Amino acid sequence: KTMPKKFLNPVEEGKLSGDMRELYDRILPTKDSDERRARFVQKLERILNQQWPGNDIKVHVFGSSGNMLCTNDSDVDICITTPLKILERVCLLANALADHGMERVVCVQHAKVPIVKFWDPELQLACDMNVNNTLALENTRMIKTYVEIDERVRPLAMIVKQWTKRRILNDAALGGTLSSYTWICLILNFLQTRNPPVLPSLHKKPHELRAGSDGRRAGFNDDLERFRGFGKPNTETLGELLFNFFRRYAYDLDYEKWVISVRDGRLISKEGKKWHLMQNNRLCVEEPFNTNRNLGNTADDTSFRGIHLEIRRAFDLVKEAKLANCLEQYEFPA
Ligand code: 3AT
Ligand code: MG
Repeated sequence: KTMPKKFLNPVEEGKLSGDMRELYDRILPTKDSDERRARFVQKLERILNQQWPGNDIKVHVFGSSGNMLCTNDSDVDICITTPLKILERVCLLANALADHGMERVVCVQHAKVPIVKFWDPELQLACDMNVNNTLALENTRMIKTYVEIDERVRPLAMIVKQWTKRRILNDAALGGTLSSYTWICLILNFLQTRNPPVLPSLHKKPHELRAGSDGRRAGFNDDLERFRGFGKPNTETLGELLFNFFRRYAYDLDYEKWVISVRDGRLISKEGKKWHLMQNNRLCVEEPFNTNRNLGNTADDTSFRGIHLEIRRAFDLVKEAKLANCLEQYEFPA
């Protein structure tokens, strides 16, 4: 079997990086989209505090609207915090939102994290809302910090996310794929393990340990000013990074052996973690805030094989600097 291509030539590199810049400029959210998202938060805070006055209801954005990786058509992930426990029965919330003009309101009561899904026809935004699930606020802040450390992270991550959407590799509803959060962990760990690294491990740097909501200690170093420019010694271009991202996950990484750990900023041994005995462990991605959880377990053997083939397809096109082909919409066979 032939070795996969190791380098882009300068012409390919220039074309790929240029095409990536162009795509990035196209998918960056517009000012209007940013403003609608900000107004949406204020509007929800007003509605909810009007409905249940005196309960100190706060509205927080998390997910892609909070981590700088959203596009114009991303939905808004919202976490409301309040001491008013009855709101954790999200169907009450759903009724209030419907009364205030929200449409397509659905309450998903019996999920791990109960949520209300709805559409705001005025601001043209879709929303998933939970109550008091603050862990996601922490991991959103972690991602945002990583994004801000090096200016290559945002374009690279937004383009890889775009690819996962076009190829239907991050559709939670379809099952057997990976969430955006899992894909982001794959990107962050790739950047942490370049030589020299583009990103540090924020969990490993000395930091204030704060008690998590479940009493366990959780935390990472969020001192952005200390890390901004950390990746300067690495001079790879966007094109080279995309090429090497796909190369790593297409051919270089031995999935049998390794667990991807953003928390440690390296690969750790599957056997050492005893994850070689787990179910759905073809792809092992440690949840940075809870190292017992494998984010990759949403993919069983068959879906992992499908995802891996898609990554190889992406590499084979990116290595020829064919970004547009790489991002072609997947069409289900008739
Ligand atoms: P999209 O732009 O919506 O695709 P996103 O960054 O909003 O990307 P998701 O919609 O997958 O990502 O998830 C929303 C947030 O929920 C992201 C993360 O803060 C949290 N989250 C998602 N999956 C997990 C998980 N398995 N464990 C912990 N937090 C998670
Ligand atoms: Mg989202």
